[in-house]
Amino acid sequence: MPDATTSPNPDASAPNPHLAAYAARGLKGRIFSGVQPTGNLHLGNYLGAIRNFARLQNDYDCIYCVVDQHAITLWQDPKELSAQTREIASAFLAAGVDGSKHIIFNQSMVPGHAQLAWVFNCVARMGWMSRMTQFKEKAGKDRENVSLGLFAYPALMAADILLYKATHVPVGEDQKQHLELTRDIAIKFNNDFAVPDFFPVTEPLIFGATTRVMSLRDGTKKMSKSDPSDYSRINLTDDADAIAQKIRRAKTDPLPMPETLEDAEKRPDADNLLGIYAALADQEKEAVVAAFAGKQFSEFKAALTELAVAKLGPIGAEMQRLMKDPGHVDGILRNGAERARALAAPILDEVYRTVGFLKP
Ligand code: AQP
Repeated sequence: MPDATTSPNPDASAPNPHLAAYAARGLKGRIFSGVQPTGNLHLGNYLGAIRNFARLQNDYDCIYCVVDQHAITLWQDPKELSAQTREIASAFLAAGVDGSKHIIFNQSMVPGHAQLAWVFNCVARMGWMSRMTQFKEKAGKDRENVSLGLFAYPALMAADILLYKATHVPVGEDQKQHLELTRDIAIKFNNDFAVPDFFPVTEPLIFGATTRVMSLRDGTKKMSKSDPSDYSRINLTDDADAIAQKIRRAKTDPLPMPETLEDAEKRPDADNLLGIYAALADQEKEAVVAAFAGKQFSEFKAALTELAVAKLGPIGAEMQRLMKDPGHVDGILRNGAERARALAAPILDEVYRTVGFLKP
């Protein structure tokens, strides 16, 4: 029987045999990434994930998923879930993802995610899952009352990725631990069933001037969809007035703008706004610090508002346009799901054969 307690140690230096097939097509690998349709899609989701989705699409074979099965690990109003699913799909499209070249779909349309997740529930260890900080944060003091799905979430995430043998996953910094778990599950499955290299050891792609956008009300807390204060985040559908008001009210400190990067890093609220500016302007943070060193926050905030409105305005407007045409968005999701099912079927078949399940 396989070892039940230890997490295998991924060997990052080992060559990845899964990359060869992509290299032959001039690609660097296959990407899978997902966003939950839990409302209030924000600047953190955009800079940490969705903007990168579009930037990676010329170099990778991409699968972008609206992970509605993850969303219901916390209560979702069924009447809102479908609208929120279309909103996320619209954000992928508005950010520039080409839905005809790459796959955009929602998770529940491809049953293979749940089927593989069950196998992974039996591969992952309780000890590994108990160490997940996102579960601890979301469950808080209410651990006895949260859903079993919230605990098992990272095994479903591993299934999302490995159902397509994805080699790379673009995510924000907060998802790093879940990706390490995905690697552990892949390695343990390969070892337990003696199928070396069956699943790839997936690489995270975490890049950009800011990989963790913080709350506008508290520079030590992640910007998040579920923060009760709408002033803590810039939503992708906010109009110019809302963006301006939120940036004007963003928390700062009484000093003038930081003079150096080291000074900025000691002041979380200022550091966060500088990081947002750098990411939106596609500049190094150091250059932004130098440009505004010693100036008043009011001057910097006016420049940040102008930049944010210029960069986010067109995306928000395109999202609004797409959301008024649900038939079009649903067609893209259905077509993506059909292509995703075709990619997943032989991989799931192979998993079932490997595990010893009889075919129907
Ligand atoms: N603040 C952030 N900075 C950078 N990246 C972020 N992401 C989320 N928040 C930030 C990245 O967005 C992608 C989609 O995230 P998700 O839909 O899985 O939801 P989440 O991480 O749970 O997002 P929230 O906003 O924090 O939601 P709640 O409040 O429900 O927990 C991921 O790649 C994530 O890294």
